[in-house]
This record gives sequence, structure tokens and C-alpha cells, in this order.
Amino acid sequence: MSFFKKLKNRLTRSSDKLGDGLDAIVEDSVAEAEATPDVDDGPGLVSRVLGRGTPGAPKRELDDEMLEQLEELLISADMGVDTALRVTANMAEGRFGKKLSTQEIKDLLAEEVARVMEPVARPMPLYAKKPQVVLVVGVNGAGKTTTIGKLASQFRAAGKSVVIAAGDTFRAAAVEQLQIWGERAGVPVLTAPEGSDPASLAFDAMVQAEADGADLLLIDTAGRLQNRQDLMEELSKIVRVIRKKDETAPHNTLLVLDATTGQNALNQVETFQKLADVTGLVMTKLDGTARGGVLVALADKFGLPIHAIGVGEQIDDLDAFDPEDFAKALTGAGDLS
Ligand SMILES: Nc1nc2c(ncn2[C@@H]2O[C@H](COP(=O)(O)OP(=O)(O)OP(=O)(O)O)[C@@H](O)[C@H]2O)c(=O)[nH]1
Ligand SMILES: [Mg+2]
Repeated sequence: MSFFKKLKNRLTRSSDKLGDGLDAIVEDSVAEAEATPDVDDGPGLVSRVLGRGTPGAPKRELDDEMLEQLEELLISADMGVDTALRVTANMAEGRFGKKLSTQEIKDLLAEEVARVMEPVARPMPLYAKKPQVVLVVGVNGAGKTTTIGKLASQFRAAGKSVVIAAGDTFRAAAVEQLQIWGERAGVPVLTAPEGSDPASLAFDAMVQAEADGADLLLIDTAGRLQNRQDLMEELSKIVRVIRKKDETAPHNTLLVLDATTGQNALNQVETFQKLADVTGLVMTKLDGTARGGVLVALADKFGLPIHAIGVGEQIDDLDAFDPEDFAKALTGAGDLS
């Protein structure tokens, strides 16, 4: 299955919501106009006239009212107010007063979304450094451990040797979960007893990964801590300790975000940027959420690279982020209907 089809299937709820909303924006206005025909210049009449060559494709004039409806629709899809306003303003530029069909509106919207997303669609950079240390952070339940399993599997398939450090030492279940992922991915998982210091495990993992000649060391961290102060101290201690071994580490700090949290993802980026030197994002749970628009807001606001997106719970449910496919899937522009 092509990436687009898969994403479209998985993003169904986002794209249905946006796509249906866009359909309604044109169709409602046309239905309204037809119910109260304006003999001079009603959109119903005009669309009937214009629609001669394209039966079944009603058009609507791009005016203030339509822009407002578009803004509302984008905000309801979690694009955030600032981004929704910017995207609709860009769409309207040079097109005010023009008649547009739903398909044309979807295409324009997809184009704008793709333009915002293009600069952030970058895979996780790989360096010559051995081991390249990847610290994975994020709130409780965001999908850190799952993403590490998926990443380990992908890097391994690409011929890299990978080691995972189970840095969430607070829960025995967290270590077990990571061990299962390690088995699936065929990657060793370094663990420490429950309750032991994650920073010292990270250091031991550095030593081990170096001795093994590993290309990549993926370090999992705990999402659930008493408070932000604890989380900050924990993360900065891990960084401090691994820098004793390699002062350039960590080489990547991935922030994992759960798409279903919607606008809250923006707050999480702000918080984690204060706690750690976030170098890139992974957005999980894009399958089955109607909140995919938050990615556009994130890209627009922070410009951090989006390395990958999670589209399911299985090991191969992590995809590279493709801005055009994403934009089409989100807006329903790729629909043939
Ligand atoms: N549908 C879907 N579920 C996902 C995705 N990524 C992770 N999950 C699920 O989200 C839940 C939490 O994932 P974890 O990987 O345990 O999250 P975590 O960030 O490690 O959580 P803590 O260790 O508690 O901080 C699990 O049930 C995963 O299967 C995704 O892309 N799509
Ligand atoms: Mg975890």
C-alpha cells in the first residue's frame, strides 16, 4: 500500500472532518442560494451557469463569510487560531471574489498546508559519531517506548547496529515493555534494577554501546514524575552524566508528542524546550484522531523538524513525514470524489 493510501486510511477521521466541512461550506451556500434564488447574481444561478461543463461541482465565491467558515473549520481541526488565520489569508491572496469548487478549495488548502510543513519534514539526521546518542523525552503515555521500538527496528533494517537503554527505571513494567520491543526489533536492551538511577544506567549504556561498536544508542526516559522540577533534574542529570563520556552527546533529543492531545502538544513543546535541547519531534497516534491539524500549528509555531509520525501500535507503524501526502490526507484533497 502506498504511503498516501495508508496515511489517508489512518487519518480518516481528520480528513473526513475537514473534507466534510469543506464540502459543506460550498454546498450549504449553494443550497441556500437555490432556496432563495437571486435572479441577478445569486451563487446558485451562477453555479448553475458555470457548472454546465462540470455537472455536480457547485462553486462558491470566496468572500469574508467563507474565509470565516474556513478559519473556524481549521481551528476545529486543531490548527490553532494564529495558524488557521495565516493559512486562510494565504489561500485568499489574489483569489478574493473568485468562484471556487470544493475540490479547488481543498487543493488550495492542501497546497498551503504542504507549504508550512515542507521545511520541517526532515528525517532524523545520522552522524558519523559512534555511538550516536538519541535521548527520547515526552510526557507520560506519549508513545516514547513504542517509538523507540519502531525506530530501533527501522534503523536495524537499514543496517545500523542499535542498542536501547531502558532509562525509565521507575516501573518494572516499563522495562519489560521495552524488552519486548527489543526482542521484536532484534536489538539488545540494557536495563537496570527498578528504582535505580537512570543517569548511571545511561552512562553504563554509553560504555556498552561503545564497546560493542554500536551505531546508535536510544535512551528511553520516564514520562511520569512527581513534578516538573523532578523531571528537569532527572533529564539534566542524564545529559550531564552521558557528557562525561562524550561531550557532544546527546546528538539528538527527540520529543515524542501524542496527536490526540491536540493543542496541548504546543504547551508540551514549550515545556520540554526548557528542560532539554529538543532537536526534533515525533508525532504519535495520528491514526484515528481528528486532531492532525496540530502538526500544522507546531510546524508554524516552532519550526522543529518532524522526523516521523506514528500511525498505529505495530512495529512498522512509524512513517517518514511526507508534507504533501499529509496535506492531502488532512484536507481530503486526494479524494477522487
Ligand atoms: N494508535 C496508536 N497508538 C500508539 C502509537 N504510539 C504509541 N501508541 C500507544 O500508546 C500507548 C502508550 O505508549 P508508550 O510507548 O508506552 O508511551 P510512553 O511515552 O513510553 O509512556 P510512559 O512510559 O508511561 O511515559 C501504548 O498503548 C501504545 O501502544 C501510535 O502511533 N498509534
Ligand atoms: Mg515508556
